[in-house]
Amino acid sequence: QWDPHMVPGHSTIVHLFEWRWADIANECETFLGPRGFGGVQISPPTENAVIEPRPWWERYQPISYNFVTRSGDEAALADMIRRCNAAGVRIYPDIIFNHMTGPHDFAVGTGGSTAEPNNKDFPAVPYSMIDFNPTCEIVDYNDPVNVRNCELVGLKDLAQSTEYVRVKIAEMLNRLIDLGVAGFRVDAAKHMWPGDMQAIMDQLHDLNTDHGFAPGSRPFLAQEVIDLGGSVVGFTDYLDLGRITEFRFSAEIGRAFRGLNELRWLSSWGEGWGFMPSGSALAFVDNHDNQRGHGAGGGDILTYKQPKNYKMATAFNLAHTYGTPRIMSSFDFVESDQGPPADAEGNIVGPEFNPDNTCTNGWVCEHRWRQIHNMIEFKNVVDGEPLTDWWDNGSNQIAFCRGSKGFIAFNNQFEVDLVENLQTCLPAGTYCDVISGSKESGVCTGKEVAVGPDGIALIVIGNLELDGVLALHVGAML
Ligand code: ARE
Ligand code: CA
Repeated sequence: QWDPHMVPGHSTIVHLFEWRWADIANECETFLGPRGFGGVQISPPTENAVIEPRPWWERYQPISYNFVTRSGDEAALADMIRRCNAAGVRIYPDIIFNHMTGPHDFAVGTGGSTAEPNNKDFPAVPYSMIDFNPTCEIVDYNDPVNVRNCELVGLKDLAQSTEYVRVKIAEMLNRLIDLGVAGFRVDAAKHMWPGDMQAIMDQLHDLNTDHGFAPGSRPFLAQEVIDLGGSVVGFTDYLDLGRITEFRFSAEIGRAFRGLNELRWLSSWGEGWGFMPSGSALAFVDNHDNQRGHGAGGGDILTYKQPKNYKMATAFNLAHTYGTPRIMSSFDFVESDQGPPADAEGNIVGPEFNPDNTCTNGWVCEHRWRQIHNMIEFKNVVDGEPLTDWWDNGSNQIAFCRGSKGFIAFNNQFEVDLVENLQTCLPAGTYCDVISGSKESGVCTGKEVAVGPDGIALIVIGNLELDGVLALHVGAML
């Protein structure tokens, strides 16, 4: 299902990677709801095998379907979902049902459950040998049977072709739906047969009307299918089920805003680049895998570690009409396996906040960067308006309008300032650039831009400025 069921006036999913449920609940109430965020992708809620020294990826190794992880227990999860919905923010758990934990003789979970993974014995579900595909390794990404029925990096591969496994998975998803989630990110969807996934989805409840969903609402799906083109097993198999991660978006936007492809080519961004249809796509600059060299996309992916380029790419994603955007919110890392900020006992230490809204304790909180959350507001203000009046300088300076409600310009030209009189499509007046500052109590803390009666304004983005974007919208008229 393709509709994320966001509350009117809200948009965009933020992945609060490895955040604790209690911290997410507070974030919904104090920051995400008031600032118009649409929803949160949360880390997997199902109990995972404890793996020392606590890499982030232990959470992709389920040991039971109990909701108890380093993010919190079921009571904290339920409280968070309720409070986020009440704040106008939807919740989309990351769900792993392609597999259980990997090759260990004995494993203990974050809730104390035990398993003998090598014997495919998971008493806390319960699953046993007959619920899994025979052991084989994924070696050929062009062989659909190998990709679907063998083990992804040694993770025990569930047989979703059996009714028992379908029922167990559907029961777990239904418990989340009943708690009030709006949908799911489906981990490793590429490694499951679309027909099996459909059979599971058919068993799901409608979304819970107690949390404000319209009667008959079906769960949103963001299926993780890595498809950079040219492979036999790709996104087309999953179009009938729901939205799909568009990894070419991530790879190409990284190349463009790293200066490896001229921005003028973005005039046909979207389907014009061969991407999947806009209504099928989940659009993101980076995700929790490719920001650290896992998954796909390689070295061109932009992350918080290249802040100027990253903010430009994110602003482009949020200003453009293509797909449903998801933005990443990370913890700072050096090693690719490194887990979230934690104390000596391994308990996650949540973020605290500086007066300028940024986070402490090792949390990057990209979603709290002014240049990013102000673009969420931009997106909400221009909702439904067409992309018009594309301008470029034939190279790396571009601009466009969103109807008569918003205007954005980018300068990625090496060592050249952008100084141009451009059509902003906006009503005459003085506007606050929401990238270099914000409109606060009627006053602009950044650049002010005067739009004339003909909609034209002098737009300046110096090449040495901290940010290579300028964005105006009717909500930031002075
Ligand atoms: C860890 C260790 C492994 C070990 C395994 C079992 O790193 O060495 O063998 O545990 O003990 C994450 C991490 C993995 C981690 C796993 C389990 O990234 O490193 O393994 O958790 O803890 C493919 C899949 C795609 C998958 C990516 C990573 O198609 O679904 O690989 N992405 C999701 C999640 C990950 C998660 C898992 C799946 C597993 O987003 O965070 O793994 O739940 C081409 C193909 C792609 C392929 C890609 C990389 O581009 O087209 O399909 O992606 O190569 O192989
Ligand atoms: Ca599989």
